[in-house]
Amino acid sequence: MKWLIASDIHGSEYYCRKVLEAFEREGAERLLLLGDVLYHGPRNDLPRDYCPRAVAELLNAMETSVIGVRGNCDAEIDQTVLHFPIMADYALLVSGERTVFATHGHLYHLDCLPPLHRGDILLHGHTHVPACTEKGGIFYLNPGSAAIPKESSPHSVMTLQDGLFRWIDLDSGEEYKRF
Ligand SMILES: [Mn+2]
Repeated sequence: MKWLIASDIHGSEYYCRKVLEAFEREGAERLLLLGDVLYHGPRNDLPRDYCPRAVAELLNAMETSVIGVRGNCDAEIDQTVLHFPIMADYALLVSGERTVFATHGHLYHLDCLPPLHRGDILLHGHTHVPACTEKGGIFYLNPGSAAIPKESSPHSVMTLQDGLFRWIDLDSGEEYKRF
């Protein structure tokens, strides 16, 4: 099964549509959202075409395909307008022999690891910067932010299929990294 992995849409209708275009283009079957879905957050400028209600409608239209975890900008009120659960702090995926611990990144990160085995994957957003590193045998992957990328990174998502992670630039549609 192919996953599309996106984080930090922060209410951008424009980049939510880009995420859904990538979902279709890549032939993904599931969308994993790593949090910060609707609200822009007090530290961020408004992203392009900020419209949380439209983002909720777009994602609700594919509710049976979405798995979400809670970001630090996601509140109970956000859950009331979304038809799929987003209030869990993490979700576990299994990719071949590896466990993938998917979370937003404000609670669990490389300096505050959840229980994982060597070779497992910590997958989170939150920093708005794509990442693919290893520390103490644990791999840390980050898709970057769909809507508000930081440190000159692209508007970005990832795919996962058969143990292969690919990073996709949402503006060009091109892959720019793989693991
Ligand atoms: Mn964020």
